Amino acid sequence: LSGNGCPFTGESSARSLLGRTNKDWWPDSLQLDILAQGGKSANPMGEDFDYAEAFNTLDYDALKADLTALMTDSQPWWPADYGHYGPFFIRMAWHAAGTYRTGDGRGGGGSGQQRFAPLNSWPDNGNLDKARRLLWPVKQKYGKNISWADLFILAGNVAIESMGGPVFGFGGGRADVYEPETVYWGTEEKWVDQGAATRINPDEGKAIDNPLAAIQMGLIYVNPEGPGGDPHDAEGMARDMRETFTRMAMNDEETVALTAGGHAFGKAHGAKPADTFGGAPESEALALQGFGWLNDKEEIANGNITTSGIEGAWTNTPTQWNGDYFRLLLDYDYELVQSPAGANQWQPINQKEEDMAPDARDPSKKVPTMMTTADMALKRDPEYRKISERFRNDQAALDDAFARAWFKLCHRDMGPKARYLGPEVPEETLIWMDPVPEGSVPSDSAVADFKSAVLGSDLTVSELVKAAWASAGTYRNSDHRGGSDGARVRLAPQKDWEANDPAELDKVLSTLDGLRGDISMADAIIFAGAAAVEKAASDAGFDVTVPVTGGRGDAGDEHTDAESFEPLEPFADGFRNYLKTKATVKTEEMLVDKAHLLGLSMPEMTALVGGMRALGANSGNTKHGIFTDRAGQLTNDFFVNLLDMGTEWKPVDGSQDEEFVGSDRASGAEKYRGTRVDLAFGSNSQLRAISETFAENGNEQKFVDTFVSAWTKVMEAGRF
Ligand code: HEB
Repeated sequence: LSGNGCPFTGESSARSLLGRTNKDWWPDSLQLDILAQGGKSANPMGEDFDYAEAFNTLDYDALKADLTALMTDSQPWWPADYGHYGPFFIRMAWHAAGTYRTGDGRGGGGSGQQRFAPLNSWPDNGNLDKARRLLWPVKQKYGKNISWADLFILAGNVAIESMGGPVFGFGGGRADVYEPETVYWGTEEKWVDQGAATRINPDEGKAIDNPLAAIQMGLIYVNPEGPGGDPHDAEGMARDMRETFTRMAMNDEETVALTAGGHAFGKAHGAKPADTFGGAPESEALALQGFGWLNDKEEIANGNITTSGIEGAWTNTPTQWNGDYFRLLLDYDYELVQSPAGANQWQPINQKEEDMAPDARDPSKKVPTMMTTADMALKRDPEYRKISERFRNDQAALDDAFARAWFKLCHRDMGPKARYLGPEVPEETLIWMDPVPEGSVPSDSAVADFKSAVLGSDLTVSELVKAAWASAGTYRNSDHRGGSDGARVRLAPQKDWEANDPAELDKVLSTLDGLRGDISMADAIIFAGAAAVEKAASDAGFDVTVPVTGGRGDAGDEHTDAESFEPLEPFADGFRNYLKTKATVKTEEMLVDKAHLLGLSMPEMTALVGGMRALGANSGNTKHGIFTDRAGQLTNDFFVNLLDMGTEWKPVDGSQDEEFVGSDRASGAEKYRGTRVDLAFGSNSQLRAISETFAENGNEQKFVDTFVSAWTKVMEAGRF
C-alpha cells in the first residue's frame, strides 16, 4: 500500500470521479446550482476583493486577544468542558486541515470547506458546528479581514498557546469560497456510523482508492475504535494509521507527535447512546438553523453529550500542555471497556486517584481517563512505541515535534511560503514548502537572443512544447504545488516520469542549458516553449506573442523532497494524450480533473487539447488525435477534422475502448487514430459545441488567442 498508487485501477469501486455527491446524500436540500449557471459566482465579495490586502489591514493582536478571551467564555447553549474551549477548537482546526490528501492535493483547510456539506455533516465532524458558531461573533467583528478558513486554523493555534502548548507560527492567506468544492470522497452509500465498509482489508486484497485518505466514509482518518471497529486488531490499527497519515504527508514521528499532542487536550464524548441525538446539520429542520446532533438543553448543560461515542479525557490535566499523555499511556496497563454510548475504549487498570481526570462540568469529581484503540497503537506498534518512549523521556523533543507537525498539518495545502501572510510567519523555510531559490528577471535582449538561438537549434516545436508542458503542467490548484518555478522537471523523480519521455526531455534540457546563458533553467524552459508556440502560430499564419514573466529560480535536490513529488506524477494527462494504465474511471474524466487542478475553464481546456494535438505534443510521440498533415503548426485542424462527417469512428478491438480508428466513410480507408480523450470533443455535447466554435470559419483567431491565453495560464501557474 502507498499513497502513490495508480488511482482507480484494479479493485477500485469508483466508476466516476464524482463519487457520492451532496445531491446523493441530501436530495431534499435546497438546490442553488441554477443560480450559478452562466458563470455567475456565489461569492458576495465579488471578483475584485483581494483577501491578502484585507488580511494585511487586520489588527492581528486584537484578534488573537479576542480569541484567547473566547476560549474561557463559556456559553450556556454549549458549555465549555473544564471551562475551556481550547481542546474543542483544536479538534475543529485539525478536522479542517486533516482532510488534506497528497494524492490530488484536495481537501485541507485552505478554503473553509467545513462550513459546507458534506464536511459540515460528516459523522467525524460531529458537534463541530457548535465550535464554528462560537467563533461567529469574532468572525463578524473582524469581517472581511479574516476568512473563516484562516480563523479555523488560527483558533486552533491560539487554543494550543492558551493552554501552554508550543506553536511554530501561523501563516494567513486562506481565502474563503462560498460553495462546496467538488471533491471525490468515495463511492460508499453509507456513512461510517451506518456501517460503511472499512477501506483497507488485506484478507480481501482491498486498499484505499487513491486519492482517498480516510479509512471509512465520513471519517477524517482512522476509526478510533479499531479497524472496522475491532479494538483487538492492534496490527491493523497501526497499519491503518500509517497508511492514512502517509496520505496526509505525515511520517511516523509526525503521526505520534500529532496524535499524542492533540490528545494531551480535551475529552471524548459518549455519555449517551448516539440514537438519542438528532441528525447532522445538513439534514436537520429549518428551525435548527444549521445546527445538528442535538438533544435537550438540560442534558447539554449536564455534559451528557455524545460525539464519537467514546467517553472520557486522555489525561488528568486536559487543559494543560505537558507530558501526562505519554506517562499515562506507557505507565499503566489498560483494559478494554465500553463507554455509556457503547463504544470500545481502553481504561487504565487500578488508576490512582491523582491520575484521574476532573469531570468536565464538576472539577470536584474525579473520573477515570481513557485511551482510544488508535491511541493504544502508539504503545502497541513497535515503531510507534519507540517514538512514544523517546517523547516520554524528552519533553523538549515532543514540544518541537508537535509544534512542527501541527504547523505542517495546518499549512501543508498552502503552497509556497510566498503565500503566507501575517506577523507570525516563521523565519525557517521547511522542505515540504517546496522552496525555490529566488530567480532574477532576464533582460529583454537576453530573452530575445535566447529565443532565436532556440529556434535556430535542432529542437522541434513538439519537443519544446512537450518540455514546457512537462515542467509547468504538474501544477495543482488544490495545494498549489508543482508548476514551472524551480525547474524540478530536471530533478528526480520528474525527469524520469514515463509521461515526460525521459530520453527526449534530457536531450531538450541539455540543449537549452547550453543556450541559456544567465537565464535560469526554469525560465529557459518556458521561454523556449513560448518561442515554439510563436513559431507554430506564425507558420500557420498568425502573428502572436506568448507572454512570459521571467524570474523563476532553479531548485536543487537539496530543496526537494523527491518522495513528496511522487504523487504529482500524472497517471493520465489528456493534454499529452497520456494514459499510464487503464483505470476504472473514464480517461476523459481524468482530463477534466487535471484541467480543474490547472484552474482551466472548458474553452481553455478544449483549446489546449486541440492546439497541443496540432503541435504534435503527445507523450510517447504517438499519432493519436493528430488530425492534421501539418503537425507543428498552430491550426484548428483537430476540430475541423474531428467534426468532419466524412470520418466514421470505431473502437479498436482489444483496446478496451481506449483507442479508436477513424476511416473514410465512403472508401473505408483508415484516416486517423484517436483516444477517448480526443473523441470526447466530438461526442460530448458541450465539448462538441466548443469544438464547433473553434472549427468555424472566422473563429481561427479566436482559437489561437484562447490557446495562447490558456497556455500562458498553465506556464505561469504556481508563481506567487
Ligand atoms: Fe483526536 C478528540 C480520535 C488524531 C486532537 N479524537 C477526539 C475524539 C476522538 C478522536 C474519537 C473524541 C471526539 C468526541 O468529542 O467525542 N484523534 C482521533 C483519532 C486520531 C486523532 C482516531 C488519529 C489517530 N486528534 C488527533 C490529532 C489531533 C487531535 C492529530 C490534533 C493534533 N482530538 C483532538 C482533540 C480532541 C480530540 C484536541 C478533544 C476535543 C474536545 O475536547 O472537544
